[in-house]
Amino acid sequence: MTEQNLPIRTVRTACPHDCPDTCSMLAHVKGNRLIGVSGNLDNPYTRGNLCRKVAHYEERVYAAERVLYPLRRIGPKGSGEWKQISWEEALTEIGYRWKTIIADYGPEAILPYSYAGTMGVVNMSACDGRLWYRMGASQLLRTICSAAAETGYSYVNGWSGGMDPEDFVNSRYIIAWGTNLSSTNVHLMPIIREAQAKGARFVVIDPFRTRTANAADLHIAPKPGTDAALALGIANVIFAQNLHDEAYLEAYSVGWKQYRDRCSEYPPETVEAITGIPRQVVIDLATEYATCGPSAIRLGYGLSRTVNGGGMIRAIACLPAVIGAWGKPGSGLLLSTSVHFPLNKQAIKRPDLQVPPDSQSEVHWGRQTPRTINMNQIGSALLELSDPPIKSLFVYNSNPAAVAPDSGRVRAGLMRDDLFLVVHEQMMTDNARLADILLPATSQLECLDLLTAYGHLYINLCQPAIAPLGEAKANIEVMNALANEMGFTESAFKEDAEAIIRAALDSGNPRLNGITYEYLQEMGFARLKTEYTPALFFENGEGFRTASGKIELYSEQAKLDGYEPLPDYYPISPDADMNLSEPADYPINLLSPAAHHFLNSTFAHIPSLQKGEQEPRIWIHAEDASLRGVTDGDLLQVWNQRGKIVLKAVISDRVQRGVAWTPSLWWQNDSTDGKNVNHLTSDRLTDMGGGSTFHTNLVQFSKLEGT
Ligand SMILES: Nc1nc2c(c(=O)[nH]1)N[C@H]1C(S)=C(S)[C@@H](COP(=O)(O)OP(=O)(O)OC[C@H]3O[C@@H](n4cnc5c(=O)[nH]c(N)nc54)[C@H](O)[C@@H]3O)O[C@H]1N2
Ligand SMILES: Nc1nc2c(c(=O)[nH]1)N[C@H]1C(S)=C(S)[C@@H](COP(=O)(O)OP(=O)(O)OC[C@H]3O[C@@H](n4cnc5c(=O)[nH]c(N)nc54)[C@H](O)[C@@H]3O)O[C@H]1N2
Ligand SMILES: [Mo]
Repeated sequence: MTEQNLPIRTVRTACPHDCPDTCSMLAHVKGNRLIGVSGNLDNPYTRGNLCRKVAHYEERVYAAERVLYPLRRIGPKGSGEWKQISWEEALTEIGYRWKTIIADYGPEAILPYSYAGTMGVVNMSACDGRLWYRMGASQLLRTICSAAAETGYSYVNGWSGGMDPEDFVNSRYIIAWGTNLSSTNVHLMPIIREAQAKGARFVVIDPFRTRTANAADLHIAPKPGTDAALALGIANVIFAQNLHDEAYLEAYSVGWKQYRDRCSEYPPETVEAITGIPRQVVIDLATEYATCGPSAIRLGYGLSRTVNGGGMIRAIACLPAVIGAWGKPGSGLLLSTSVHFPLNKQAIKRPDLQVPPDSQSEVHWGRQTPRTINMNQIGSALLELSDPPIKSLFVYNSNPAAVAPDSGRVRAGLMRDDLFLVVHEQMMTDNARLADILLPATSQLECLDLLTAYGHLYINLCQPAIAPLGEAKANIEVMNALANEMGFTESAFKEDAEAIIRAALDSGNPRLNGITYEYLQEMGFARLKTEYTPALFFENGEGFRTASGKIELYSEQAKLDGYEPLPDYYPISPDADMNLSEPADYPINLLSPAAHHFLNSTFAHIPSLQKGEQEPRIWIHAEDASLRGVTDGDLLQVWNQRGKIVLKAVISDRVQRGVAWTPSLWWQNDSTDGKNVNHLTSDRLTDMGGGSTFHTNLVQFSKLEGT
């Protein structure tokens, strides 16, 4: 049979990228060639629709930038001069270098750096544990995305998970707070539109008039970083009007009267002064939230990437309790659903492989457990750490040269002559370019994995649709091969993807009843078993994972951790942006949230998607523009004490004065002047959780000289 006559096979698989939607997907294959992908219509949440980024996934699988063979650098770092080598040569060299580093500096001189290029249970979760535990390598704190939000949320509700997104169809009042759903959670939008069609009101709270705000009935634009004052002010109006659910608060919360006193410090006029939102809007918002329900809040992670982000999330997370919204159809709050998936985590990550305590004092140079390194400060870590310095970095599932804050320092660190940089990648990214050894990774269409989700309740099996391109290998294969190279003989390092998936599903939790490997092979996905569909969590005040088991409006835990026991608003101080000698010189707060056509830096090299984003741009207010003699379409230089970049001006009333907005993330290599927005962002950490602060980014701009 010729290639043309081959039948088209359809394989049930799923999208593993870092997105709340985790779509059930069908891959259409002819011979060993991916013809295209489509959404799996059987999935009631993703409903057969794929986002614009993934709809032509063949463009990514066969992209010109794909890395197909192991490569060794032969020119200077970053020169792009490579020699193709065999896997055997690559593994032998890595093993030799690592053993030498361990002998000279101890295992903590090796650091794995990864995030969520794939969210697979096998190729993310298992790969982040096992080998590195066994090696005693420095441990990475994976804080770049959700750490501040999870910490702030947990002080109130414990890390308990949120509403079933399918339950938003039953809501009558919906707030999207600090999240741009039309770009970042696209499958929730049809559900919200369905609720709107049945009479629900949809409100968006965002300093920028996003695509989502354009679809809303009401857009409220606070000054960045002031949402805690708004949240406390909303609760204050509700208490003042006696619209709170006192019986609920009495039964299921801790400290509601002290919390009410705290809220009373935020009357509408104070909230107006802090947030810039007219007092009547605050009153109306609070009144409607309390009386026009069922009321649901979709809370975004985006909002939390601010120096006071944990505290903002904490203040917002209190609101459902005030009106007794939890555990009833169409009401409550959704930040993440990830914790609802009861997989066998021990079997995935294998913490038992950690070096036994006896040998640790010797192995870890006097420390009881390996040191931890916050990924948000990778530049500083590479440049400054001693005792021991980081001598080798192994990067997979991430592109830190583009995504981590303070790119100038990150790049300087990665370029260190004495750093042995190994990168396992699908594409020739900014980070891959700097590698000493570059290893080719499979796409999810070339390997097996299991996916949970952080934005719904379906579990998906990624089944391989085509053979690996070139000599690409899946992360787990590489980890096992490296373990073998290091002489680690534990049976864990013999487990393949299927074995890990079977072990992960074997937790004995009734939510996984009947969800077997065989079932997923046949169906592609399964919904977690819950009593109702949509699911109802926290019925009768049950299920909050705080110490008291209740909603902690007053938190002893927070106090123990050195915070105020009650939520409060903490202004972004003028010197909030670290190392700022003259804050007045940098009057513009530049927000850099998710781009519609990119996924962080993934997809940012695909020509059709670049076309969607046009070019690296910055939205600015007309008054900020005219103050500096800038007109629409001008090229601007945008700078602060960390760096200078070039962006094209879009003058727009979508943004307020003193704020600017640029979608992220372009590759450095494709940015005007070779620098993306992370040359300006700070590696300062959030108030809680050690999170990233991309949105507290104070800058100045002017027309680019000579244009
Ligand atoms: N298309 C696309 N989808 C994505 C991603 C992507 O890059 N592109 N990234 C994925 C990932 S990793 C994540 S974590 C999620 C993130 O998805 P979201 O949680 O939606 O996060 P962002 O888009 O970063 O930011 C959301 C909004 O927060 C607003 N914001 C910034 N500061 C404040 C503030 O102080 N107050 C308020 N109220 N709002 C503020 C920004 O203006 C922005 O519109 O999306 C995922 N989905
Ligand atoms: N300025 C600014 N910066 C930001 C953000 C922002 O809003 N503003 N958002 C932040 C957020 S929320 C996040 S989550 C981080 C994301 O940071 P990263 O997790 O680094 O995300 P990506 O840029 O998508 O890079 C993932 C890389 O993994 C690779 N990859 C995919 N699958 C595999 C695989 O199976 N194996 C291997 N070895 N590699 C694979 C992809 O090709 C891609 O290059 O970025 C952060 N950076
Ligand atoms: Mo993220």
